[in-house]
Amino acid sequence: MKFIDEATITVESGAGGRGCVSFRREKFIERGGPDGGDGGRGGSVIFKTTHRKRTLYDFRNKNIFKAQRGGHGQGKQKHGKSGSDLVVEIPPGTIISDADSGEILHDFIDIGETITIAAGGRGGQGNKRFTTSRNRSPRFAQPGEPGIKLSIKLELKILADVGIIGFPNAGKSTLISSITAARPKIGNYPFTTLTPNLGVVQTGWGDPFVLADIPGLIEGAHDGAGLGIRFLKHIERTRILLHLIDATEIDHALPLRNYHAVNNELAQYNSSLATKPQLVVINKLDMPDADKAADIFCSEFNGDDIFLISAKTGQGIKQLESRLIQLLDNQLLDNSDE
Ligand SMILES: Nc1nc2c(ncn2[C@@H]2O[C@H](COP(=O)(O)OP(=O)(O)OP(=O)(O)O)[C@@H](O)[C@H]2O)c(=O)[nH]1
Ligand SMILES: [Mg+2]
Repeated sequence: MKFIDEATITVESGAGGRGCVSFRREKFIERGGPDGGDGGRGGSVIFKTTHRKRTLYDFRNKNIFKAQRGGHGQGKQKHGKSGSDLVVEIPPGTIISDADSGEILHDFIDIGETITIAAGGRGGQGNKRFTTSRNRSPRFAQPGEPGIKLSIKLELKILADVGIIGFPNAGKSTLISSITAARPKIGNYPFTTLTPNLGVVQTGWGDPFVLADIPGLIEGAHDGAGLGIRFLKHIERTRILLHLIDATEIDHALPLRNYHAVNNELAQYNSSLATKPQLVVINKLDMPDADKAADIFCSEFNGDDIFLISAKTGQGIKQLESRLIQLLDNQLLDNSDE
């Protein structure tokens, strides 16, 4: 299944029902008092997050969502029925914006969040309500308020805990396929990954966490070079970035320059990404001379928290997993009083 993360749809709330003009009919009284009932409220289009939805896939085939209109008022003070609301389920992490103005209408974070995006029209008042001492027989009633028709854009930001970033070909997809059940395409050429992949890491000792592998970044990505930076939105809400580095460049100093280039692209995109906790992971340590590039990193960072792995052979992976879990657990503690 292709990962669909954006959809534009039309929502339409129901119009309110018309108020009624009616007069009581009684024996021997030609025209009794006004008794026109009010129109019913139109149904609203409501969005609600549920854990049952993980993608915006459903919106690919259906793109008009309409709530019911309100019933018209009737004589004998009968009010029109309210139109039923339409509740549309979406995954948490979805942002809804006005497709025309771009204005964000709501950013859904938690499961169960319920927001009215298009409110139903009010029902019109029946003529009974317009009776005054000066006009005891109003011959008019209010029309119902029209519904709202809105074109909206849905965008899903994946809520992964850890996002893997790095140059193309660094081994990001190899890493996610070695520690999760995800099976993305792996290839010995840049830009193998064209859309983000998600996987769940289940270690024996900690809570599982979600890992996201996104297409590779290169220098100038913020200007559209390579696949650009549009996929970075998928990792904006991750708690940790795993910066993966290919250590097999012939120029042993190139990996460090690539590392700075990627960080520079993050900063150009959004400063909050640039300040997110980052774990530096040097990959392909099974290859000859890879340790030379690794040494350059270790001296640059004084050996701090640099992980040396081989996504292919599994070397160093267990230590990396436990460090990630430790960092995630510590962050939970830090944020527990928020
Ligand atoms: N020797 C060795 N090769 C590896 C290792 N990890 C990945 N590779 C190889 O590096 C190449 C690129 O791997 P991918 O996992 O597709 O790289 P990626 O970072 O996802 O690349 P893009 O999707 O293009 O950004 C493939 O040929 C992998 O087999 C490793 O630890 N050791
Ligand atoms: Mg890839």
